[in-house]
Amino acid sequence: MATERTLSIIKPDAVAKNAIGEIIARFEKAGLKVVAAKMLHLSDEKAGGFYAEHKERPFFKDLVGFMTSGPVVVQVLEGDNAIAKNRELMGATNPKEAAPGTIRADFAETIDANAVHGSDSAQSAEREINYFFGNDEICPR
Ligand code: RTP
Ligand code: MG
Repeated sequence: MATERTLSIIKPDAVAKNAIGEIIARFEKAGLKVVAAKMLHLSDEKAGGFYAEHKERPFFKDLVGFMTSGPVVVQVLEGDNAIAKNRELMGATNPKEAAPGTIRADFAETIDANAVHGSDSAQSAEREINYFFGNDEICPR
């Protein structure tokens, strides 16, 4: 299996619930390692640029409003099949459709406030990691 890196964001709703530790524990228990992490309060510009692919979608304004509503924790996770593994741990975008035991099933309330983000492909992972971290902020382990 290939060692990969993926970008994870613990979104404002999960930070507000004091669930940072429980969510990171799920990554670690699944064999993913945190190789970079920081807490940020995103600006409109930073959140909008991050979700630029959704710019024309009807939910874009609400998405940016939500992502800037409080602090987030941004991490780079590393491990075998990290991109798919993280998406599996997260569960479906809409928590009502997320499989039992997934992060979104357990911590998210709505499709807008859905607890976590995870890169959806190798290409997004590379873009998203570089969007938040310089090379000197990533600590290979
Ligand atoms: P994310 O990017 O946050 O990890 O979520 P995702 O890949 O599972 O879903 P994506 O399609 O990339 O959508 C990004 C975020 O936009 C909100 N969304 N709302 N109302 C809607 O139909 C709708 N669709 C997407 C969600 O909050 C989703 O996380
Ligand atoms: Mg996405």
